Amino acid sequence: MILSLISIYIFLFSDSEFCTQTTMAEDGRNDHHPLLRGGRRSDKNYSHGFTSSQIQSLAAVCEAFIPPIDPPPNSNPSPSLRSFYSANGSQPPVPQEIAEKLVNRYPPEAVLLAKLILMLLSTKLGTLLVCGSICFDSKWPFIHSFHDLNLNKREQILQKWSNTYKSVIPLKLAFVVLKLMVFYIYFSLTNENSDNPSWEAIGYQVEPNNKIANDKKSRPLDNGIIETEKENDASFVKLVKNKGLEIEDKEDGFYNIKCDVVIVGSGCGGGVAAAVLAGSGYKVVVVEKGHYFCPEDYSLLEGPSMNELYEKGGLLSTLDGKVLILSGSTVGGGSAINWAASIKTPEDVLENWAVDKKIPMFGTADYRSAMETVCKRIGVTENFTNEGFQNKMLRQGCKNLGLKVEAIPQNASENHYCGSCCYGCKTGDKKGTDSTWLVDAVENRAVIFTGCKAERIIIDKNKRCRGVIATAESSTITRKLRFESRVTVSAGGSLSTPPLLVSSGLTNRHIGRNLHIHPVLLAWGHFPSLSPESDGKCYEGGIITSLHKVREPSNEVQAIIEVATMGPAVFASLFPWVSGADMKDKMVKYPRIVKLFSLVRDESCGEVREVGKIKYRFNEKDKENLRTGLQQALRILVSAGAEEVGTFRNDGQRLKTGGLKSSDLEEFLDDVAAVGGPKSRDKYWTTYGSAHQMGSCRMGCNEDEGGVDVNGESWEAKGLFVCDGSVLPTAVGVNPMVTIESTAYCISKKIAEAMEKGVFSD
Ligand SMILES: Cc1cc2nc3c(=O)[nH]c(=O)nc-3n(C[C@H](O)[C@H](O)[C@H](O)COP(=O)(O)OP(=O)(O)OC[C@H]3O[C@@H](n4cnc5c(N)ncnc54)[C@H](O)[C@@H]3O)c2cc1C
Ligand SMILES: *[C@@H]1O[C@H](CO)[C@@H](O)[C@H](O)[C@H]1NC(C)=O
Ligand SMILES: *[C@@H]1O[C@H](CO)[C@@H](O)[C@H](O)[C@H]1NC(C)=O
Ligand SMILES: *[C@@H]1O[C@H](CO)[C@@H](O)[C@H](O)[C@H]1NC(C)=O
Ligand SMILES: CC(=O)N[C@H]1CO[C@H](CO)[C@@H](O)[C@@H]1O
Repeated sequence: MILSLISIYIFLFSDSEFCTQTTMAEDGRNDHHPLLRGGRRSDKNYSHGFTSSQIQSLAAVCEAFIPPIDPPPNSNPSPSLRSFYSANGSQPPVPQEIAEKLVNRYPPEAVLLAKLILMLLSTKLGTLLVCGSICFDSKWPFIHSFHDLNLNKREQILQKWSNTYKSVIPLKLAFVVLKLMVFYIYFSLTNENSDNPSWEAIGYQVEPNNKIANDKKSRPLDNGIIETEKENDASFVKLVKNKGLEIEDKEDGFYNIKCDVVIVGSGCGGGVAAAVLAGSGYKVVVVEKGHYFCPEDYSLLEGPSMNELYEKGGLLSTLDGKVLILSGSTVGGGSAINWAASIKTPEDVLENWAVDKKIPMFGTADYRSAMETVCKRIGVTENFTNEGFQNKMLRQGCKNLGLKVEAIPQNASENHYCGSCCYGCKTGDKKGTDSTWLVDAVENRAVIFTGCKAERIIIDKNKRCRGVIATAESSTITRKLRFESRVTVSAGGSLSTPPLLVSSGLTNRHIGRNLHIHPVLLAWGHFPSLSPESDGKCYEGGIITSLHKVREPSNEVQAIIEVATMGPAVFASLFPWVSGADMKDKMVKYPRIVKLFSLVRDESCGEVREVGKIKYRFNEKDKENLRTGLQQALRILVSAGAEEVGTFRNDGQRLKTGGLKSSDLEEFLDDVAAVGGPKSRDKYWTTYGSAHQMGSCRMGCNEDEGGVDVNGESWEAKGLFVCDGSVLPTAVGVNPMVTIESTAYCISKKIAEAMEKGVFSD
């Protein structure tokens, strides 16, 4: 008991609410989704350890977030709408699934807090403590526990939690976590038929599986893949030998596997490095902790896809809960799930890196030709034939305001009209590294180990890097894996490379610092269906095809505006909840709500030196730029004809546009700001997002300037290279995939040259 109080105390007053440890088991990777098939078994056993009274309180919370309400008057609702309005959030198995997800995805302190609050709510006294006088009644028994309160009162209590910032128990945090979970589970849970009971009512449909390659027998990477999660000792050893690798059982708890190059991570950086180095004739091994999926595996179901393809199932955030961090974790990394925007490194950024940061590579013809090679390999096309609804509205709004819109090239064919690439590209048309660079690598005998997590880089006493120690996810592989190589490449992405290097003993102070995240703030606008030609849905069509740059009078870019795609579950969990009725109303409008984001090339810095522990501080300039971008996004939505627009601030800040004077709009916009996160002591807070992480092990012209040298090699260990987004000297300011791949291309070409000269033959 005392111990729990201490940990709750630590949780309340320390910075570690949302800290996450990404070990395989906690990752939820063991929760039996071998493929991304939907469907929940009805006889599922839960292991969350919540008591039945905690579940009862949780159900009462769910019911208050999503209460049954009457359909709007004169609306003549369809049967599905009628049942959506009358449904409530407590229906089984929603509370059970929430408890399970909490335990699987949140740190123990957060689970403890949730359990404590739910336990208190299950008693009268506890309810009084947590909710105050609102639980009094004039009649016997005078005080009620939470689940006995009527829905109105429960709703008021939640509204109050959303705004409290002075309470001893961190109710606002509890509100944030519970609200996120309730809506995430409610709108992503699927039944045996991969259907969710509310999808029809809210007009959501998982993209029909047209154009699926159904040649299940051969997957593009089959020749080179070893899915360790499916193997045992005997089958594993045999497979490794089959792939042409030397493996020894050292009987010291390790399998030794020999190769020329070992690469950690198979994303944008790792994929390119694997292709280049295997193409130069070296035996390459890629170690990837995620799993391998090919187009026919993708269910496109939001819940299972997020769970399997994203770091921490998409529920990763900064320690203060202010920024939701999206990052891919699967074969292909971010490139398997990203939004396909393929933008070359802007000229001014290249100049800044080459001249001011003194990294010659970025000024060379080699880098430019690398960008061409990259765009060619991932099949970038410029002129899409049919733009989706959200991008159309962005374009229209800009046009009406006389603003410039740029078309964004896609690494997919011109008629790639597919809004589900964020759950893996079902058509196989979008070119992630899993369908391009890694295929090239495998053709050149590279071997990819999946379900395999690098734990430590091996550095000998002469400061020579000798490979990587990794753990296979399978419990029937009883040894750790020691990959012995001449060259080692860390490409686990900007959130993983620094923790790996730090835990391997590297000490350069830039490692794990200067993390840039391209923070975004979101705006929304609702466009009722008017005419058939404007009647698209927000989740259809190429995800990012248009872009507007907000510039200062001096022409400097302050923010870029693009569209954001979100399935109904992510949308509902981020959208500000002000009342149960409002949320149902907004969800019914979901297909016609356009989300735009304001993104800044951040100068603010973050830190990540331990897995999953991400800190980030906004500076004033970035906040101001985010605000300017957000205001512009709202103007664009209004001018495109939105009936109502708003931000994602907790109080549901919004504006109806009917009969609006421009002075009203400006007054509204004055009030729009880059407010704090859920831990701030302000009345208003919001959640920021980040899908682009960079710079956490930046290149520098000397040890005082960067964590690795201008060739990407560690200052502290010969033969150890970093080859992912973390080497970028600053934030890029535009979607970074092409930049990361081009940088990786240049770094790995140089590695190959050095290897040919025998530099790493010792
Ligand atoms: C939702 C989303 C949308 C995006 N949209 C776009 C877009 O439209 N355009 C664009 O340009 N960019 C986009 N991005 C950004 C882009 O995808 C990333 O910047 C890019 O993938 C980063 O490349 P990387 O090589 O640094 O790391 P990643 O691509 O993230 O790859 C890292 C890989 O390493 C693995 N790994 C990590 N640690 C270990 C370990 N210890 N052992 C083994 N394996 C490990 C991870 O599982 C992961 O697969 C998007 C990102 C997201 C998340
Ligand atoms: C759940 O537990 C029961 C009893 O222990 C067992 O019989 C059943 O097979 C389990 N169901 C699943 C899906 O694991
Ligand atoms: C909410 O749903 C549950 C389970 O379906 C049901 O028992 C309960 O009565 C419902 N609550 C209301 C207020 O309708
Ligand atoms: C795309 O369209 C632009 C403008 O219409 C044109 O200049 C360009 O050549 C086209 N690009 C390709 C690859 O067709
Ligand atoms: C430039 C181009 O169109 N590249 C490729 C894009 O993807 C399609 C579909 O796979 C390919 O056919 C194109 O060659």
